[in-house]
Amino acid sequence: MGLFEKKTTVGGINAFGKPKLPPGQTATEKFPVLTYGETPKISKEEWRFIVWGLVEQERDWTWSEFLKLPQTILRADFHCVTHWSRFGDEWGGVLFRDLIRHIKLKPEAKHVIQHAYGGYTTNLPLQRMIDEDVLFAHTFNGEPLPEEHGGPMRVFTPRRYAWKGAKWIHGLEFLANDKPGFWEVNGYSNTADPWKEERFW
Ligand SMILES: Nc1nc2c(c(=O)[nH]1)N[C@H]1C(S)=C(S)[C@@H](COP(=O)(O)O)O[C@H]1N2
Ligand SMILES: [Mo]
Repeated sequence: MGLFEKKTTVGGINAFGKPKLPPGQTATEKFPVLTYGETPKISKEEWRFIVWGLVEQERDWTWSEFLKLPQTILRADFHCVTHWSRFGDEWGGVLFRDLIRHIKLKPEAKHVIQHAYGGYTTNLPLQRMIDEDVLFAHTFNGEPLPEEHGGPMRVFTPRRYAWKGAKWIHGLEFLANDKPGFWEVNGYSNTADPWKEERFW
């Protein structure tokens, strides 16, 4: 019976019409921690979210200001390039497409770099950030996001491998041209589509 339950979890189609289990992935009920370097310790009081680059006005949000933005709960799956996937967690936070209404972009802005506390970066095209349910997550299954998983706030990219979401997110930089982030410079795919197995360059 346990086996049957496991199979039903990973069979079928996900919320956006793709096979629930992408090729080359294995389901796990664990939630491994994958961090390059130290875990930065950021309190909610000191946390700031800043935007810069091709914006009409640079600005920042405090924790309580950010939580006044529209909040969404996304039930979605998490795919790591190291071949494990986690299913059906409830991620709470602010969708990029809701956040972006509060940022006045210059028309040339076409690419986004996520900057994390500690220096990690990753990049996605602006339109992908808008279209793909990219979430600034502070809640995981109803609890505050654990520090080792990026608390107090991380980015979660349900339609890309998980390195496309920066833990301990600190801000966004808007650019006209693409600029590879930390893992993209170090050999990971620039596009990171799990259903095309875009793992490495
Ligand atoms: N700031 C930061 N964000 C990061 C990373 C990191 O090392 N630092 N690792 C990335 C990678 S490679 C993965 S697979 C996921 C892992 O998230 P987890 O530790 O919550 O499983 O976070 C991504 N975001
Ligand atoms: Mo990863």
